[in-house]
Amino acid sequence: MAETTVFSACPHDCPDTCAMLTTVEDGKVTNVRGNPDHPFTQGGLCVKVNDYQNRVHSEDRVLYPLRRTGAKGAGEFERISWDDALGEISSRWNAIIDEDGPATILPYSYLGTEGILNGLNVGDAFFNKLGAAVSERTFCDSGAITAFFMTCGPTAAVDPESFVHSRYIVLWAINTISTNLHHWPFIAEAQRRGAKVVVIDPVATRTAKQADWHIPIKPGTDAALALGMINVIIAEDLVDHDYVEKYTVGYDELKERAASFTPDAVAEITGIEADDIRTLAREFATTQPSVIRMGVAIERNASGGNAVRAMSCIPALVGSWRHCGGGILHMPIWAFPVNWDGLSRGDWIREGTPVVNQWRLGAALAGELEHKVNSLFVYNSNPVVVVPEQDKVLQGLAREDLFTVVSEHFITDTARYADIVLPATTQLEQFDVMFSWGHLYLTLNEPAIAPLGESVPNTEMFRRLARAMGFNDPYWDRTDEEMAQDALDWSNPVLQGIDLDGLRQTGYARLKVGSPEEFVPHREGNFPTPSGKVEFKSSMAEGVGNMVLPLFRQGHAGDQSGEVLDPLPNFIPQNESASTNPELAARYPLNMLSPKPHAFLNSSFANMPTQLHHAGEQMVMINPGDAGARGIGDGDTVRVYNDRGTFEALARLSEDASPGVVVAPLGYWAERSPNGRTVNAINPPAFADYGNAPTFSDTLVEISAA
Ligand SMILES: Nc1nc2c(c(=O)[nH]1)N[C@H]1C(S)=C(S)[C@@H](COP(=O)(O)OP(=O)(O)OC[C@H]3O[C@@H](n4cnc5c(=O)[nH]c(N)nc54)[C@H](O)[C@@H]3O)O[C@H]1N2
Ligand SMILES: Nc1nc2c(c(=O)[nH]1)N[C@H]1C(S)=C(S)[C@@H](COP(=O)(O)OP(=O)(O)OC[C@H]3O[C@@H](n4cnc5c(=O)[nH]c(N)nc54)[C@H](O)[C@@H]3O)O[C@H]1N2
Ligand SMILES: [Mo]
Repeated sequence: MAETTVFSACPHDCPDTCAMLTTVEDGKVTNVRGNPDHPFTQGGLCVKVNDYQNRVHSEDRVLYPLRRTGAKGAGEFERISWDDALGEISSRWNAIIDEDGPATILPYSYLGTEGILNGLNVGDAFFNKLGAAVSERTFCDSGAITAFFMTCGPTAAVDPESFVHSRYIVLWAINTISTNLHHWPFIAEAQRRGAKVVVIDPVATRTAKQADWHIPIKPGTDAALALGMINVIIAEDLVDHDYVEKYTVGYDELKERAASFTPDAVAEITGIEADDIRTLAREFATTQPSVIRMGVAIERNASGGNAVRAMSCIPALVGSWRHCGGGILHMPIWAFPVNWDGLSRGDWIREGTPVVNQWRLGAALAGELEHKVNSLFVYNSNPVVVVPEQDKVLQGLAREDLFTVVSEHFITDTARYADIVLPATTQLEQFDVMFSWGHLYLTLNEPAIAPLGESVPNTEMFRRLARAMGFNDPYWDRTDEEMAQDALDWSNPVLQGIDLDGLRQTGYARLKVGSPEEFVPHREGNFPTPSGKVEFKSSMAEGVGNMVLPLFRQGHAGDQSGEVLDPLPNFIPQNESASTNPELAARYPLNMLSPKPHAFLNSSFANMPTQLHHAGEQMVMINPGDAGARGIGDGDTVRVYNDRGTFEALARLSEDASPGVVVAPLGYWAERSPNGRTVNAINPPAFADYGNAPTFSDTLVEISAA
């Protein structure tokens, strides 16, 4: 049979959303490659997705519905029919609903696929109709989003492609070469043209090694550094007074707030030399266009939201927004006119429905929350690996009385505990349309091959579940294409001239926001905040207060704490630190970071031979001084522990880790790990300052030879 090529889109939860070309022969995917025409993908994929066909056609794929036959966690299943699976789910759920009500059913999902149809919100309407508990999904960037909205509003802000024009680039808490690889060529081009690239990270990452200046910072102290920069900019009068006057509010208050953050005081907090703080502030102010690219990692500590607020003030203070290639880049996703309300149907949520935050899964399953959980339905997520309090999560999943359903590609650590496993298609077997949180292109994903076995897209799974539960709303009669028509506001000016037929010809389309050179939305203010200006003093902080966007809460808009926040950014010390908890810090003196793995995508791919080979065994990076003090040598097996749990890993001695900082990348599967535990065994469920974000960088541990 002839070879065909299909337009695909990388489905992964990554800012790059690559446009792919998929080659198919005899119903089998033989190759995937990056679309060379796409300005951001530029023909290359990454170590994770280069051999995506091997994931799609893996022998380990779940291709049929399965029912558990062994003990929970044993991973023993038998094949059953879809009718039997749906019958069992609906009868178990109906019994639970009769006994304890539908809100004891907890949906659990995130971004296994990021497609607008099959991703974040695909199950919301179903679970809202069912009356299930609302799952609050603050997995990623929720705190930074709240903070950024408080200061600049929901703006795409800066085109990542415009970085070629930047002259001063600060990569702040982001490991671009691992986690946003396709942005790197734009940064490297700017660097070739003479721009200075600065990386602020406690670790000398791949990205830091390519930078002109790496500034190692103590974890969780970024808010202090940003306030210190503001202090210097104001003290040395490097302020763009015209921009500040016209397009900001709260300058005097910010000046007052920053007054105590002198370079000497900030040096003490951050571990960065006072002169370096001065230099960074001066250079950022005077080398225009200057730009900050913040990573998601910025939010993961007690002061994370405050750090984002303080950082977001700086470009306005010095007038970076006037220039193409200047400002602060958070997430361009706000440029996409997604119909979030229509996707989630928050209007179907019944009054008084409990909201369960997903970081609290361990507590929820242990019965520590107010709301009982009788059933868990997991799709697009692998909570055993990605959620803190791993011991508690595993104990909860082992509960005999818990009815667990998992929709998956593979028998993950979570799926091993399922009573019923449902087979999911991969991206190459389904239709979807993709937004991006890292560029300004809408991407089409056409199915390249028919679904393997009896796997179905998430959209179809929820249609089947809706039917099984007797829902007859026409919402579930729509085809995937009809859903795509409803999912975006196609009449929005940014989609002018873009439609599905056109996308079928090209695979992707740039939003109609002008070229990267024309897209300078804040040259003259125009910020989507209540005042229309950058709010150094935030009206939202005192108004709506702390909040989580409804799109992370199945469309649930109300029922938030609304806690009034400090109107100005501040620095809050780590929850777990010598200054806040000396007793804890004496027992657990090392600050653990669990950043993104280079060769896995969260826990996805951590079962694939190529990527496992690339990543090597689960490791923990430790500074040679810290290792020596504990008698630990390179390659030794060590125990990493605190009061929450223990995991084992190979010690990697490296000056790349600052003294006092240890690093264990996320992603390894528990089942394949030495003591059946991974880094989330030691992480806390505590929230950061805003948006119920996690506190993975705010975690103390001790390490000893195993
Ligand atoms: N290869 C790969 N790419 C990915 C992913 C993946 O799993 N693998 N995941 C995707 C997802 S879901 C996301 S959210 C993004 C995240 O992408 P990033 O934001 O880059 O996330 P991380 O790798 O967790 O952290 C980036 C860097 O922040 C540093 N860091 C940690 N704590 C602090 C701190 O307190 N202050 C400062 N200044 N730095 C700190 C870490 O050392 C790390 O080098 O990546 C996406 N891309
Ligand atoms: N310690 C620590 N923990 C973290 C983080 C960290 O940096 N450190 N990062 C956090 C962040 S930023 C994020 S975004 C989360 C990520 O957490 P998750 O979104 O849970 O990410 P994955 O581990 O990749 O799990 C996704 C699962 O969905 C499955 N899947 C993929 N496509 C489909 C599909 O179409 N249908 C169905 N039904 N399933 C599918 C995949 O096989 C995979 O098992 O982790 C968070 N947890
Ligand atoms: Mo994420």
